[in-house]
Amino acid sequence: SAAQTAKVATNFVPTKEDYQKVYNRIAEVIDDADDYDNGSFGPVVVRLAWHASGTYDKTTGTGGSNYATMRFQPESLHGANAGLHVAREVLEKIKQEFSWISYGDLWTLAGVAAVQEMAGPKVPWRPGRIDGFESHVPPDGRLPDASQGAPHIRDIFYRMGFDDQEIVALCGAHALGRCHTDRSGYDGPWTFSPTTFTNDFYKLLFDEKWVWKKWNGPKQLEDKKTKSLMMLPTDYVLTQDKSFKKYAKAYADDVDLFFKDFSAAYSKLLELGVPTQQFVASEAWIMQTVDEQTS
Ligand code: HIF
Repeated sequence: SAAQTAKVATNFVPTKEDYQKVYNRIAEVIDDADDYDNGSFGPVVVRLAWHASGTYDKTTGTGGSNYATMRFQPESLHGANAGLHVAREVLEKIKQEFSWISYGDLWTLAGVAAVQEMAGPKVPWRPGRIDGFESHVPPDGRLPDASQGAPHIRDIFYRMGFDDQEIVALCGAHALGRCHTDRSGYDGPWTFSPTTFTNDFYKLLFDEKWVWKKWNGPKQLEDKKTKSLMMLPTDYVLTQDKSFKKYAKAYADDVDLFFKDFSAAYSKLLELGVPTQQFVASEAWIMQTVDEQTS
């Protein structure tokens, strides 16, 4: 709009209220999904925020959410990112309205808004990411391979700077969304409520009997009872590895503990690769849900 252009021209410095407006638009846009999946872009947006951040390598300081490099090839074409153009396109509409926000801030704020609007925990977030260049694209292979076991999961997440407890806490996000045969090759949702953030991922892992699905696709598990839910090999490992299992059981038994630990780990994930001095605030903000603003 003319007003926004004028603001940019006068060196517009956005406040928390301006980011709250972006959050509110994200909440609208992810709900405006007609017959896409379960009527929500929330899960695929949570996956975009994670894949934009999870390329971080603490040893070299490369990758992470700072430069939003998934806008560029070859990262946009990396196999792990198949299908994420859907989320990027949905958010592009918002970038057009709020041209002052960086892509990295937009994508990570969208991850936060999606989690919160799908009834998840508050996730502390703050702006400061800047748009980078193609030269910042990290190499392929930094995101996890779902067909692998515990050593691979540890390799990938330790490289980002996470420990076992944080890994297991993050994994509860697979309560959301589903696998698509035309993206990853896997098929189906993890829970019966894929647009509501719950600890059902862990509960189902322990409460259901999981058997290998008989099909021509990649190795995945299905629940014996309904055959309508799935687990990836990397999900199932959380019940097999002794250290992972301890945390997974704790999160199955205590949803408050899960929400608290997920919030901390997801917030940390979304800040990977962003130099501290770039953040505009010394402490991350708690953005309000749409419900909180209207009641
Ligand atoms: Fe996922 N994940 N993820 N994931 N993920 C998929 C989908 C989602 C892994 C593999 C897959 C995390 C960790 C891991 C979400 C969020 C998070 C798919 C299916 C695969 C294969 C993609 C498709 O076909 O559309 C692996 C191997 C991980 C390491 C263990 C995070 C913790 C759980 C970090 C995380 O937040 C979300 C949300 C989806 C659903 C996307 C959708 O379109 O519905």
